[in-house]
Amino acid sequence: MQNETLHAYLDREVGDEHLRDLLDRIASACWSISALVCRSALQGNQGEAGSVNPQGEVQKPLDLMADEVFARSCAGNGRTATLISEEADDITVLKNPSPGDFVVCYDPLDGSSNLDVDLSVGTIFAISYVPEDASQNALPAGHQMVCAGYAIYGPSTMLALTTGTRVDGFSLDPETDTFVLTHPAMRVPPETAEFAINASRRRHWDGVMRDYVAQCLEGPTGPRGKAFNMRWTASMVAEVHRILIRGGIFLYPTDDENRASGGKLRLLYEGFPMAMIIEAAGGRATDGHNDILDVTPKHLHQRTSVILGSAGEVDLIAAAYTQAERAPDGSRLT
Ligand code: AHM
Ligand code: MG
Repeated sequence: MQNETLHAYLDREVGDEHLRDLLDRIASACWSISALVCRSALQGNQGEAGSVNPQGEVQKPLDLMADEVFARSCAGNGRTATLISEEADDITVLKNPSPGDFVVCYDPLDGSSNLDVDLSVGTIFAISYVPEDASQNALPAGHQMVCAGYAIYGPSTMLALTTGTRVDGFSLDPETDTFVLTHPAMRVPPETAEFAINASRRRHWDGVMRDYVAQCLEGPTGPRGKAFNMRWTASMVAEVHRILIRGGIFLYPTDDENRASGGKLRLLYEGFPMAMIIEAAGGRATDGHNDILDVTPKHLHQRTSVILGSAGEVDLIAAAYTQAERAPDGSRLT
């Protein structure tokens, strides 16, 4: 129902009252983070915080503030047992987990290198139930997620949510401070002529990636027979949002430089939630060899290769990796 408030939508769509409450709290955290982002220069919150996160990346004041706001909001929900954040070394245990409680994985401010230049950033989250046999430190598998979403803080603030069957998008109305359903049932078109990759890493790529991009760049007279456009925002939330609106493919592959650490993007709070969202919208998400949702998480801040978006394009690359596995010496796209 177009123009329905998020609150009314949750009442209609989400049966579990505790999950409803948690999503309401997350939406209100995103509203607060949006306001912090909007006022960051005015409040002197740009630049670096002088600390690094568990991955050794320099933190910004807003990374830390967003983390605190998000964690506090989730903690207000009595059924949230554990939090896994990009900004925290360890799992935060709020209560001894029982089956039916929630595990929330999140990146409080994704793409934060964009903050000081006033480009889009966002918040990514994934919610799973604690399974019957889980210990306090168990890591949720991709297929255990019951809900995933992101907020994008761009020209407007939007929230996208899925419980697995479709993806609905809500816009924050700054006049009423409410999220309103403006983009029901977003779908990723199966075909595309737009790709997104950080091309400065070309020298590190494997043969499949080099061939894929080279063929896109050849345009109408090349093997793909069409002119491709390219975008790179350095904010995964913005790339995924664009793909949900008009299709495309997003690639952050493992390459020779980042292979030892498994890639750049993190599985639990970037790869998993975005894979769930893209697949619920009819797209596909792979690490090149396996569907991202099938990857087993072994470490809290485990990294992964990410190739997601329009199904036809992702299938093409996955098939090239399969072929390369069979003939490792000729790892090329045919
Ligand atoms: P972050 O969570 O520390 O912001 O890092 C993740 C971001 C993604 O949003 C984006 O796709 C990627 O890092 C950009 O990386 P690069 O700076 O190599 O272009
Ligand atoms: Mg991130």
